[in-house]
Amino acid sequence: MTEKQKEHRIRPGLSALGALSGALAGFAALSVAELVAGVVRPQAGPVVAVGGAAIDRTPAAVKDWAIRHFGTDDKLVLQLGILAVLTIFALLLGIVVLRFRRAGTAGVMVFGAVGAAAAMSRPDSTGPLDALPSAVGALAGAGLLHVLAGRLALRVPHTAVPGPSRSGAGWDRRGFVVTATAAAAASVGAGVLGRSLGGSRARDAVASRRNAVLPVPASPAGPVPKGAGLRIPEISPFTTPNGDFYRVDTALVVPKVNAATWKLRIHGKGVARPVVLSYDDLLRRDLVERDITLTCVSNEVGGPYAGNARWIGVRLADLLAECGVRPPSKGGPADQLVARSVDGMTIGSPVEDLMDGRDALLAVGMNGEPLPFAHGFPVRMVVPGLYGFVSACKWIEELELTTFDAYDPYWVKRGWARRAPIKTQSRIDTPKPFARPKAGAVMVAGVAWAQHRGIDKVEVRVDDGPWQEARLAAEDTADTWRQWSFPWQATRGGHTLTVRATDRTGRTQTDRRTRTIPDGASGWHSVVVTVD
Ligand SMILES: Nc1nc2c(c(=O)[nH]1)N[C@H]1C(S)=C(S)[C@@H](COP(=O)(O)O)O[C@H]1N2
Ligand SMILES: [Mo]
Repeated sequence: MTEKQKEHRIRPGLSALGALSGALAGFAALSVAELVAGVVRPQAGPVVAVGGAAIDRTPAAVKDWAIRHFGTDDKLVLQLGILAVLTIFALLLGIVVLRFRRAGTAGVMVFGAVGAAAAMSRPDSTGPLDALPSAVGALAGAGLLHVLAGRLALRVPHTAVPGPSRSGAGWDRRGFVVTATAAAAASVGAGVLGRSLGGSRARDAVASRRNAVLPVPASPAGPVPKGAGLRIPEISPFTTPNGDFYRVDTALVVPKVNAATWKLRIHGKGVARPVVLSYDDLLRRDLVERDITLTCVSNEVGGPYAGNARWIGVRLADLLAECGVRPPSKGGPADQLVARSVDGMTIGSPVEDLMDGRDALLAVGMNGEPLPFAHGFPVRMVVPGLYGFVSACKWIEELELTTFDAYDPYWVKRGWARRAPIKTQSRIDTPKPFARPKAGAVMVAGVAWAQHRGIDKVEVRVDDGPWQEARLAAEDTADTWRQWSFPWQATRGGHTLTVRATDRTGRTQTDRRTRTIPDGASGWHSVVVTVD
């Protein structure tokens, strides 16, 4: 057998070892990056940074699609996707490095550069230090890849001197195994250590939430009317428990903000008296308690992204007035309030709406507890009648008065509307699509919402029959959704149930189907069932 042939015979096994080296190097790079991120800033880690950058650059339509198909899991899917791509490249680089040593290690550095650039370009970046996790991780990965490739290097003597290895194409098996095992162990250690370091900051935030005591509101909400929640299986409960409340945001990692050190700054155009407030400053004020139904503009007709909670907070209008802010109708120069969050989200709301008498809140409490972290602890906005993307900034840290002409916030830059009042909608919660109820009495029921206008009528249509009025549950307030029910005498066969609502201005929901972009979906919700 010639040397050439030997080399060929060895290649498949060698490639596998190369790929293994690549995977180990990739794993080491990410683990070391995680360790450094634990020291610097957890959000500066490469996967979170690249994921965040990807989210911000995703076209609105794709994001909408992702929310629709993966729901709140969209972020998990994204992170798994990034890891999958990294794994494939790591395996390939491991094979490439066997032939082109420099190209392989350079490849690792390219990935490091991408991670570093992403981390520094994040809106919540605190500076060049954010590049460190990716940079150090990449160096570690490249170094390890270089060493492992060295262990695998063919030691085929060109002058056929019989060597110590039996195959004749010896590689440093023991050296490889020892290096690989040690590297894998060290990587696991680095990753675990990094996670726990990053976790210590989060622990302070968790403690600050645990220690938070919400005062009794000066203006309580009063009990929810008895008849507001119907006892019908499968209908959305009138008050959505926090654990079931929908979540829509761009945060790959839920920000854990320490309320003890948190500050809110209010400033900008026409703010005669800018202020900086602490969490305690807010809690010392007169708090109000209100039931408000929140809705996401990405909610499809019939979709799940609406929820109703009992919020406690400070009335934004009072706070703004104290700062000397006047609404445009009273000669104020600012028509847009831009809320900024700790994770760099910007959300713009019309100042006029915030000060027109509605209960626009800087909320601190949700259903009897401090805001959950996922829903904006320590402070978020909630405004009756406006979709979340133009009103409900979570993890808020700044309120800036400006104009719609001067500044486009995050979602507006991505093609969504500047102004977006919530469209009147109704949803059939039961029966579910493609249900097979028995002929006879079937309860059709659901919810309808037209926040800050109120729901006055809900009608149901069976197939192409006449519209029939549903029974409305008791109304809590015009800012909350309203349950409805319709006892149906179901006959055998396939049927389409359709619902539509009329708000208190007398306007009936349009049947014209629109997409969610730019200002919310319209159209009637239908459910197809087969009655047995
Ligand atoms: N910081 C921050 N706040 C945010 C968002 C976000 O991505 N980041 N998303 C907004 C959108 S689009 C909606 S619909 C609501 C959803 O609030 P929830 O997740 O508490 O239901 O939060 C709003 N506030
Ligand atoms: Mo939203």
